[in-house]
Amino acid sequence: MDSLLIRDIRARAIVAPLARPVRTASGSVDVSPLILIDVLTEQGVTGSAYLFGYTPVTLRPLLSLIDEIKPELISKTVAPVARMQQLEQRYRLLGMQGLLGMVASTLDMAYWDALGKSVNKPVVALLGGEAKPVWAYDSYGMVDPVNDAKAIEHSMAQGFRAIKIKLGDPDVQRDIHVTREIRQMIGPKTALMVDFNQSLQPTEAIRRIRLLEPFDLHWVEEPVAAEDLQGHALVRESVDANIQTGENWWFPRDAERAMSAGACDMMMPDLMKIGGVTGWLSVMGMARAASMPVSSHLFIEASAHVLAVTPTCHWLEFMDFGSAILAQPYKIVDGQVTAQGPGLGMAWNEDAAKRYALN
Ligand code: SMN
Ligand code: MG
Repeated sequence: MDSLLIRDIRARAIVAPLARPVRTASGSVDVSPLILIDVLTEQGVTGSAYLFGYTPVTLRPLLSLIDEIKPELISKTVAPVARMQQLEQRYRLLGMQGLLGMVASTLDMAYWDALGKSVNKPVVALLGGEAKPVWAYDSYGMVDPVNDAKAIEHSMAQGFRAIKIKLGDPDVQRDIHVTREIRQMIGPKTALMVDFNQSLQPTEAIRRIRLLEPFDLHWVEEPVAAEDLQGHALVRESVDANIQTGENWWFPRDAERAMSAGACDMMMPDLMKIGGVTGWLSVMGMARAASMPVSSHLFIEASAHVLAVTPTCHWLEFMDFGSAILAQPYKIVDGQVTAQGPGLGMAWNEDAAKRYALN
């Protein structure tokens, strides 16, 4: 089949409801602000992926940004590596972090979706892998052991073998109480991860983590500011718990900086910041060389594909921002998620896309 040629790029802004709002120590996420990106090709194949905007504030600027850059991409081939290099060279002076990095990474996911659809295969097969089940953890915000007990019991009933909660309450005793109660609730065999969402200073992070270590933490995520690599390294050297980070790394270069700084024991790149599938493939190679476990951040669907070919595959984060606008949302089966095809296995629920369109 001839190379797919980009005919147009369509972007729609959505504000979808969240079944489970996410309260973190650094702010809450109460809705799912998305940009649905469709890469239309001359051959009639359309590649799709969604961008998570974190807050509705980003949506209109993202639509404008996509409108401004798409003329450079029309009539080009759907060749993810070449298109990423094209944008990296074109925006070398600006840099590819921020909204531009999110757009470039999401376009990359849409390109891989198109390539998979063009040969009726799941992306995981294009990457040389098989659609195998990947262990997932159910990812919560800051929880209340009483009010959230039913939800956590439901997670356990769904077969999750790991639960993540967010910490960073102004009162350390609240963090300790919540962690003790959740550990009690899920039992000793279920992995418990905690995420401070960058809310602490290094000395306070060291103090708190030491107080929490008796609860057998599977990892402690972003204890300090994401870009404070020395701070992460200091915390890591000072505690026994594994330090996890990566969701805020921009492209493989940031992964290299963090690994060189000794910032973490394990990593969790975000497909929409690390450079999409193409960026992920670079980083998973770096992780393999360093024998570093790799987990995902958000983007359940595309993460199931890339984790299935990740040599040091660790956990898939089950935090669902996309299912409200998907015709067939990915499901958890006995605590695992399996990549679906063709492409990334996503089709828009057009009724929902209309219902939740940004007005
Ligand atoms: C997180 C960050 C931003 C939005 C939702 C969730 C969190 C995670 O850091 O690890 O899922
Ligand atoms: Mg996190």
